Amino acid sequence: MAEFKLITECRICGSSKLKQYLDLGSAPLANALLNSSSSRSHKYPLQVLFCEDCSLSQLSIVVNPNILYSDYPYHSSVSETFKKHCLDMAKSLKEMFTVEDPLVVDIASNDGCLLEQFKSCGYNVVGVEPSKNLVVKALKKGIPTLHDFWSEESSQEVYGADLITATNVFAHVDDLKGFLGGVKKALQPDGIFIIEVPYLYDLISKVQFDTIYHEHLSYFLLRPLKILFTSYGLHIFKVERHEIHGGSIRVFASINKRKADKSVREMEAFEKKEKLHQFKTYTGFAEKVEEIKSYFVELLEDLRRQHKKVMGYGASAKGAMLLSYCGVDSNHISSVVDDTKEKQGKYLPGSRIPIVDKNRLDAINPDYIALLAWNFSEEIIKRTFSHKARGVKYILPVPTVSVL
Ligand code: DWN
Repeated sequence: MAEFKLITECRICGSSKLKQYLDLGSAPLANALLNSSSSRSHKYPLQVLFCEDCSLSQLSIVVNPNILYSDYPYHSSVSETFKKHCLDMAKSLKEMFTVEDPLVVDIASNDGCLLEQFKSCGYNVVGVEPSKNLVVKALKKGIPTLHDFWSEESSQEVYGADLITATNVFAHVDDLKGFLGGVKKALQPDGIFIIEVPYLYDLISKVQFDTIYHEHLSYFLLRPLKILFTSYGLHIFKVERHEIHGGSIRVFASINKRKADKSVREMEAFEKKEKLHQFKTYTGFAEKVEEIKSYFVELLEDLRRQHKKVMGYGASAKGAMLLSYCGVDSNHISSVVDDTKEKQGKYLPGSRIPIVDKNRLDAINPDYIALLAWNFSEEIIKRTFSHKARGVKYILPVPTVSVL
């Protein structure tokens, strides 16, 4: 595949009735951290299209996944909140589906964060992960992990899975046919396939525009997922909403039909009530994004004029996008703390702000901390408690710019 390709037809239903509702210009790849402050980021177009036939929101381009994922700095185990979410998931699935000596396969298993929890609940586990650095991490923890993208071919390495989980990966996939084909091959007829994806309703209603970047190709509602799964002979029988990552849906599907839970009907009705299948619902979104940008920049400019010390916490992909889109640089935010060792010493793409360890926060003692991983605000505020006690103020960028 070339560096990137243009989307002219909907990834799910093939319709060409795609209408743009957001243009974020061109942006660097959110996880392409720089080795030096003088390095330049390559930028790619960043626009969101709405499919008038199945309501899938999707990016207008697909960047070659080898460019995005060969070496991936995001380690899901860094957040305690996320680890707890994984443990709760493993426990609740164990209660929900009882099988003897179960095997769970996790697609895009990252550093083995979710599988560690399944293992602790007595599951046999196998991960599949395209980023070599993360495979090495997972293997070190004793989590068997195959180094590959999930596809019909790679799925042949695993078979007879009782559960297949795909959390925070489905939105990253262009070839959904190959992905689901692989699931159907590897899953037991009575097995369960579970995905977890950010919910478009939360993205739109909480203006989480910084979660829109090149890794996230699709922005899901239940409706397009149901159309997609049905066309591949997978039956969605249950859905749940979870708070993780700003608001996600967990979708349960099977090959053999199961009795549909009322949650499916309820979410379908909710999406209709909220008019999420109508283009006009999305037309005001771009204005709200611009409002956040101007308030955020205004606030940081104001703090710069007052010579206030501002640092960020969480060198997240979304943080990189926010800062780059707003044209913020190290004159506004001197550095960003991240507890991921592999990110420290690097620079955020676009803004070229240095990523540092938490000791720098204690040394600099900032007046303000920008919560760039706002999905983990509570955990970060707890982690910086001594600063809070000294009177540091927190900047929350979304859903509206606020100072806490
Ligand atoms: O889908 C995706 C999601 C789930 O994860 C990806 N495409 C990439 C990634 O997005 P992100 O980087 O925006 O995710 P997070 O989980 O919001 O990133 C949080 C960042 O903050 C990480 O770099 C870890 C860091 N962090 C930290 O250093 N100390 C987080 C917490 C809670 C902490 O205490």
